[in-house]
Amino acid sequence: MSKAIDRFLDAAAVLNHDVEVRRFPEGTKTAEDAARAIGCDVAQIVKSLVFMADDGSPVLALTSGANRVDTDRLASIAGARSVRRANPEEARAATGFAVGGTPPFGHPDPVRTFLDRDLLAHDEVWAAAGTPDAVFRTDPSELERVTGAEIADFKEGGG
Ligand code: 5CA
Repeated sequence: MSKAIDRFLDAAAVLNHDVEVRRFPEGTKTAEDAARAIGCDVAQIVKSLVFMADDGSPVLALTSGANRVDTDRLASIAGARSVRRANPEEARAATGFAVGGTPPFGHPDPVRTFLDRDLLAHDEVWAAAGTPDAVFRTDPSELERVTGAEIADFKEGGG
């Protein structure tokens, strides 16, 4: 295993989330890569996307792989004037993990987290488990529980 995956597994154990990490040598760095490797719909992939609010605080948007984040909507939901995509250094500082492997929970300090409502349509969803070749399966209600996320609508083009 890797140290990043071990940190993820430790966090899952603390939260009582029984997870099995699956690793794919071909890589699961993007939602498309992950869906191809797993053999699921890209909409079932949970992207863990870090944004920075204008006050400097990070915001985590757990976004369906089929969707893009509307930053104006995310800012409004987060009560910020604006949010912008974090750069890789900011994302790592906020979550403790590198982009492409960022898990939805297990961060050194809690990050304010929003969960894309579209993910609730699926019985099972898959998210990164610490590295760009590792994923785990969960379900939306368990994901909501362990992340403490607020369910929200922030996709581009959504109603
Ligand atoms: N392992 C998959 C899902 S299981 C995963 O982590 N997908 S992801 O969407 O959450 O992470 C990949 C994302 O990292 C890309 O969509 C992109 O938004 C972000 N990313 C990649 N490179 C950069 C970069 N240079 N700056 C900011 N974000 C980046």
